[in-house]
Amino acid sequence: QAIGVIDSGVGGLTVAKEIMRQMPNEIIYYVGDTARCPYGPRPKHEVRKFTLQMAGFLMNRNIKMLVVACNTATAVVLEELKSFLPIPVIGVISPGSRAALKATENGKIGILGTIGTINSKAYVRELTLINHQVEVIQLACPKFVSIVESFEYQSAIAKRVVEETLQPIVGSGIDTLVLGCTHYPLLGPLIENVMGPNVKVISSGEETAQEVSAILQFQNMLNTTTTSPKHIFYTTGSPKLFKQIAYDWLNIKDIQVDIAHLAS
Ligand code: DGN
Repeated sequence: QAIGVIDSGVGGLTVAKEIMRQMPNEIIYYVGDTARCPYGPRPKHEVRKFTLQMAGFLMNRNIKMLVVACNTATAVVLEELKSFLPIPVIGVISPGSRAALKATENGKIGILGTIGTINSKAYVRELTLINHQVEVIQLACPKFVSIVESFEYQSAIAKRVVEETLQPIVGSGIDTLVLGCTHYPLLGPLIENVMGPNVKVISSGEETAQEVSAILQFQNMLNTTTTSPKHIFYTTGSPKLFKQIAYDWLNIKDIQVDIAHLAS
């Protein structure tokens, strides 16, 4: 049985990559709703509907666990998915918050995210719930996702947009910055460059994969036998572009990318 991973597009690949690294025997079925990306500026009811469709698509393929590898979708629909799916479901906001709290020394944490995630204040709630003394500075980065989805994340335009967007938090005193959108690690080197060496840049992938591993171990469902797992990637958009980005980011040969037809 596979682990299901869903995102609005290619961003969840940053989480899938960590799952592959930490659990090399596990099979991943991934759905990226590239055709309807970005989710960030969409109303909640649309994000909910699309996410439930992706979850349903993978449930029909008999997955053993679901990872909502999209902050925007996690903020809107994680609790609902947990309440009715018969398998473990995790999102990326709690793991990202935990990683940030472990990393910060001065208690000042920055959050980058889509408009949907920032408006939901999900990180502020999560962080202050665990440590109410922490100071959180949020910044929406609405231009980042389309740069990543169009495979422009190493371009001069990307560099300029990242520099301009991050200006409000440069010099703000934060010592930790959470990439609160799974697309943003693909812009990680540019973001780190702008923020400088005194700011630790955190992506939720590593901590999320640790949680996946812990849950599967606890449930005795960790795969110890498969030697070369056959991952399948589904996209609602162009398989060609998806394959290019997946190949660039995951660095695996023979990537199987199929089209997902999600009911609309
Ligand atoms: N990758 C998603 C996230 O983590 O929020 C959403 C990107 C988007 O659709 N705007």
